[in-house]
Amino acid sequence: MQRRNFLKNSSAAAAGLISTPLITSCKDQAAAKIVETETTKTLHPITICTWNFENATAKAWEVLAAGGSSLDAVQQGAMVEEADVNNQTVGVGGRPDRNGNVTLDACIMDKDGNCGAVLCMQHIASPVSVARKVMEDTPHVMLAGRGAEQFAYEKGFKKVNLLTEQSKKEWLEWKKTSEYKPIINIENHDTIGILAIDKNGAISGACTTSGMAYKYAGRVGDSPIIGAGLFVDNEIGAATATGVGEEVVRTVGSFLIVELMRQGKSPQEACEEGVKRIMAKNKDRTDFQIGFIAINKKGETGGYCIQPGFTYRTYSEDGHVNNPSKSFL
Ligand code: SD4
Repeated sequence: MQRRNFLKNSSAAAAGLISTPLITSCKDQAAAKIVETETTKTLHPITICTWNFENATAKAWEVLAAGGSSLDAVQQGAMVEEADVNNQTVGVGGRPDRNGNVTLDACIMDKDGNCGAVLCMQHIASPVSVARKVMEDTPHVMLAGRGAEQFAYEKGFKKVNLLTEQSKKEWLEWKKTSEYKPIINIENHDTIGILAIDKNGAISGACTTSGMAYKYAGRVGDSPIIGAGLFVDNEIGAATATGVGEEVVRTVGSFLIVELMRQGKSPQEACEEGVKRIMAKNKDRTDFQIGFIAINKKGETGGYCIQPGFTYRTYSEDGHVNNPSKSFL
């Protein structure tokens, strides 16, 4: 949406508030609060994503600014990273499993709690788009492996080679030793989780990844699991995760964060508590990274991680910012 329209909306809303009659009862006060909430909702579309994915958030913002839905915004933002061969943790160019196969995980969730996911799917460039088709065109939430791939072909997706020369070269190098240890914040940590609120106050989210590099064949992390890698509750807000998925699954991280916001925590406080729960279960471990981001109904955002180095990007009418996240360590 053009800034002009925001201003127009805001003056109309302000005019509405000014002309509100004198409040005489509790009922009136409650009604006035609703007007205020509605006003806030319609004025501040915003998108937020894990890491510094400037092109992804720019795309999502383009959709929101044109008056598009948050569902389209998160899908199209995520697709930017899926198509980027230089991002070796998402979509085309993702690092393979230990057998040399690139397997992708993704999910998407809308304001009504509708959701779709694909797990361990090969040969399809945009798993988030297939996840959306699962959500919209099937009675199911998740499709996995060959079934997901077959479904994608039926929906018109093309078969592509996801393994780039670069990722293949690194995998062959890894095979020489098979002593793989991820480098925190560099390898394994470019998963995009993206959340958005549109001009109608509708919240949506998406998450897409090729998962942990050189994983066991068939391994699935948190990213396509609703509640773990992503959760949206339009009454409260949304959260998404990046990092070592096994730990996020164990705490149902994104659902936990949304529930913490329901209990009154800010997005920042909720993300911090989410990471603390994980660290409480991993007292002796400091060798892994997890980052959470969250947004609430008012458009307030937050992020928190285990290791320094995680950032998250926000994009709204106020501009786009790469925010350094506070960390547990
Ligand atoms: C996974 N959470 O498969 C993903 C990996 C990740 O940034 O987030 N990388 O466990």
